[in-house]
Amino acid sequence: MARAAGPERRLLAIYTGGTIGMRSHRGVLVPGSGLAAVLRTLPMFHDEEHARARGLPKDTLVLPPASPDQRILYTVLECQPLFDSSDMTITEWVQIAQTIETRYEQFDGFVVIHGTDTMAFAAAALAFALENLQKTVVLTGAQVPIHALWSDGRENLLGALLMAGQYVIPEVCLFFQNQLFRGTRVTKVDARKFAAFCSPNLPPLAVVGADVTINRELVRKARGQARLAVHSCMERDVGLLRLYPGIPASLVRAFLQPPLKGVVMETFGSGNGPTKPDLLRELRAAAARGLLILNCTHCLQGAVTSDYAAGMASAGAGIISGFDMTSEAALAKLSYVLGQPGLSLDDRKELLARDLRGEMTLPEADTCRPSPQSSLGLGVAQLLSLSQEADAVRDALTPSLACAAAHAGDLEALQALAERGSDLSLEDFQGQTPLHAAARRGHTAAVSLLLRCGAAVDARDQEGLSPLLLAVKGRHRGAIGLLRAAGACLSARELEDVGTELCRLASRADSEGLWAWWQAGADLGQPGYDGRSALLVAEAAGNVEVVTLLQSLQGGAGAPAPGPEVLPGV
Ligand code: ASN
Repeated sequence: MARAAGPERRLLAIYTGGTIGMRSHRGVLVPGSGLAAVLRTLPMFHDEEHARARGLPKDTLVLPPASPDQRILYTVLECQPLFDSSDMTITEWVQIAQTIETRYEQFDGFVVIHGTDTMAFAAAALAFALENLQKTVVLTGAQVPIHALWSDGRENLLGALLMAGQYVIPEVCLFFQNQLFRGTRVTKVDARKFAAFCSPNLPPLAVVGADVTINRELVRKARGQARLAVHSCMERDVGLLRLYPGIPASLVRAFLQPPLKGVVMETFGSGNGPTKPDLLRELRAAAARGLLILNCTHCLQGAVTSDYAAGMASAGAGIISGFDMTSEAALAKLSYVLGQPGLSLDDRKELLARDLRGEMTLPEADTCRPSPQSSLGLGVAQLLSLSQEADAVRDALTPSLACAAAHAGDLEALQALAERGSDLSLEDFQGQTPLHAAARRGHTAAVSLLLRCGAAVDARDQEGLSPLLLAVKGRHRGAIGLLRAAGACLSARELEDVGTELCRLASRADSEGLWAWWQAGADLGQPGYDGRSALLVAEAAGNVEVVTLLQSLQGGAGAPAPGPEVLPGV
């Protein structure tokens, strides 16, 4: 997190509707267009004199100076149609995420103006849809329309613009009544008061009074240079089931039927529910069909535990604990996890159990702290515990530690570095990236984690070698498959002498080596230095097994499809 630098900061304000811009029509409030025109008339939202002097285009508004050396410029993008947020769905939230993606380079930050009724759902959905944010996204709205005499809309919108304009808080946040909350932690708790939202299990990221207090230790760090990834494929067939005393098993059964793919089950207290065998049978049957069940508590504060016999964890059925997640965040997380293509049921359960966007507090033992058993883990733990002021030291040491962790296949250490926002693509003093180290050793899970963190797939070390070539040399098929799936290709230079290398492998009957080159995309027909191909060499040596392999890989009958090998569980 940093104070944003530069004389001008440009924001995009996406206006989706909500009370903030509503007008009274036949005695009821309906979404109102023309918010930008209203803002233009309010001096706190637009400095016309500066706009003229600066020659700003008509669609650009500029705030009065909040600090002597910086101006915040913003453009209001009014959605069509405008919604009361009761009508917003995952489709609209994905569209907002896509709008942010297409304008990402043009603007320094984003404000989403949204109705309050479903704003907590929206904030959570956007947080999961937008991965690797490097810029601030703030949702806000109002309980009373902005043009009313007594409205919270002016303060909320101005605060949201100032937060997104003046600070780099690379998260989806929600600003309301002088508090900036993490988007995955909020819930609406009051229909009338201006303090409509709370974040029951995480203090606000920032509080605005006469001064702005930022809770720096809570703000998530951007993941190095990882590019923004927008997950548009969010599953719609997810549901929310609130248990109540005496809930009939037949109702639960009806609710859990296909097409439902995942359900957030709101349980009592620390995650408890009725222990009636017929109810538990329904839950087990649904889970056995592959339905994902995420257990969240009714209670505003506290977490799901396994303290009670009535705990849903003891119902078996692999019900996943949502710890202290809000139902809004849990629903969005389910949507995101189920929308990820190509994952097994276990992969999805594993993702649900992890803290992905700061949405839940894992019990101490489960947090991604490296175990201090190994000296590497201890080093990483100590490094991460350094105060914010020691950022420079941490940044200097991170590349070497990350490479060492990748070399050792130490997922906990890598995960902990990633959680702290370390750039896992940086080179160590030998010019190798963590992905080189993991690929060289064939640590598939580490390769997979690094790729998910946005590691550069075609990075070159000092000798010009890519992680893919190192994986080929080690014959690490899992790593090769993952790298290929992520788009890695061998360079022309790496393929220069491949013919000779293939002949050498053929003469030694090294089927594994030949397979690795084929899997990495090399042409097995390339001739060696003497013009002979690997197949000719194998035939001359009378090695039937290698001949058969080469024939099949080079397109003979029953050849496996070239391309990435998908490994279970990575
Ligand atoms: N019904 C309104 C909405 O959510 C409530 C509000 O914005 N205060 O759009």
